[in-house]
Amino acid sequence: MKAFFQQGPELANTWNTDPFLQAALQRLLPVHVFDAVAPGLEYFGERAAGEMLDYAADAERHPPEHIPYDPWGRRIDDIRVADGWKQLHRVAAEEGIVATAYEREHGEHSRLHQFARLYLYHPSSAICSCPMAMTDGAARVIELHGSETMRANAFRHLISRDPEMFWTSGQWMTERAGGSDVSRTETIARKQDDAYRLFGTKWFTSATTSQMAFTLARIEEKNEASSQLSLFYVEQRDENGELNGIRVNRLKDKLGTRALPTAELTLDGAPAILVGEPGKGVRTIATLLNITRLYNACSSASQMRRALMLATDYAQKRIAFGKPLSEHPLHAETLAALEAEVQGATLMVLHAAALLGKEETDTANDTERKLLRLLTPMIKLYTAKQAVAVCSEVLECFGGAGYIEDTGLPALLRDAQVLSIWEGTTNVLALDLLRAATKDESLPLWLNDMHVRLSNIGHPELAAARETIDARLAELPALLFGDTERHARRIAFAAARILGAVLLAEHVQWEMARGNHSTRTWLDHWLRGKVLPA
Ligand code: UCC
Repeated sequence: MKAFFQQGPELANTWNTDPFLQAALQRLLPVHVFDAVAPGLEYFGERAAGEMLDYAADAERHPPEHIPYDPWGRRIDDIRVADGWKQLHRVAAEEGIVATAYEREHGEHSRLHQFARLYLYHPSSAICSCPMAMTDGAARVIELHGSETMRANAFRHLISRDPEMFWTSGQWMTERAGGSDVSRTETIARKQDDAYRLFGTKWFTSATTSQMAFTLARIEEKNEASSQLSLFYVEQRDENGELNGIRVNRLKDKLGTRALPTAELTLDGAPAILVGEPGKGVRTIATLLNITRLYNACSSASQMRRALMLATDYAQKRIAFGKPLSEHPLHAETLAALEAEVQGATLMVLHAAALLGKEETDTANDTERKLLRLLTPMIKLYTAKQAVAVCSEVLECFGGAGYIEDTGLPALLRDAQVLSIWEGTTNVLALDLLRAATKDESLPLWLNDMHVRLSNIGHPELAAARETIDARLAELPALLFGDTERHARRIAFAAARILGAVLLAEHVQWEMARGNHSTRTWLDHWLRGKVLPA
């Protein structure tokens, strides 16, 4: 008897095989912008399903290595990375993963365009999207708070499309005493002559091979500001290529993100330049954090999409109980629920990217700025948590194969797990949402925005869905009385579910107007899974 071998899942051009992403962008971008960017996205979708997968596999197979000493005992602290990892940096530069946002070729729509590129890049990048996130955030910090010299030098490297010129940036915030509680930072900035030098230990530094980094330190002066943190710009290596007063203590042994070099560092006199106001470091680095948090959300949504693409392809091939998995109603229902999850998450990310684009081109009004501030933690925390759940479910769709390392599937789940930890855990972000809501009084603005959007859902077939969402929206203010800190997570999730429902309803109405009535299924799934009472 001929032996049976199961065919594994395959990917094709990840733009061409993602009709939802195409439709969402078509709806959100002006026609001339969509027409201008679509061919580039199609080209990139081919790379994401082709050469990038080989680079990512190489990067995963050859994790970074720390070489502390040369053969003759000199301290060198070299971090060797795979050729595939370097190629993924090259692709990022060529495809303008960061540059697209700063060239602003399409004005306020440039961020949407860029996030679409990131959506294609991240799931094929072995998490090279992490250095890109920090690089983008760093570019924005320099644009807003950097010196002329930084704008003329580092900034040009960070936004370059030339792989030889392209720099990445680190963001060194975490210390042994303080992860979420950054105020416990112990690193000291000592003024020597006219320059600062940093002394301290950074406990987690991602992408430690970057050329520069932003980091926080306490200025060593006996004045009032000494209790607060300031932001510093650091270049990792001097003109001879030697580390600049920095020692690499070791690389971290992590659950996932294994191609990404994450190190413990000691700063032992690293030259540093103050950026922004002394003592206002947390507020200044928040610019960077808010961008990396949106990258995180985009990465969460696109990782869910990738996982689902693989599960959907496999469901056509895998025969069980006499027919393909896709023809089993329960399996099809499971995949449809996951599809709704991916669609809701994707719309949230695109919604935030559109607001970011407006903010950065000074076309956002005050309400839109406040909404962006409120939505950033909400969308980050929600999509990250869902990415873990969706990737876990997708592994199950493969049965035992989903648990076997060399299928590549377990990495989806291992890599998803970090998304709800770094850049602020779920609880920290839920509290950040309350911080933003209180400071800007933005919750009523957001509730109003939801009401206005719902009032535009006029299609008769969507009337019941609109009523359901309206009812949940009406319940939300009641959650805001009492011990909001204790219930911050519940508030954040309730709001995110409503946001997803409203954005999906808008999208479905647009699809129905062009004759695609079946798209209502996804809204129904979202409402069943998310908004209706259990
Ligand atoms: O993990 C890291 C690197 C990972 C790699 C990147 C991956 C990117 C994704 C890629 C996808 C594949 S770096 C470490 C990440 N660490 C964090 O995210 C820290 C989490 N903790 C927080 O966010 C906390 O909420 C803190 C640190 C912000 C709280 O600190 P404080 O000292 O208690 O802060 P305050 O006093 O509440 O805020 C200080 C000021 C205030 O403004 P002023 O001074 O005007 O009153 C706040 O309103 O900062 C302002 N602020 C913000 N402003 C605080 N957070 C924000 C914010 N998010 N946006 C705007």
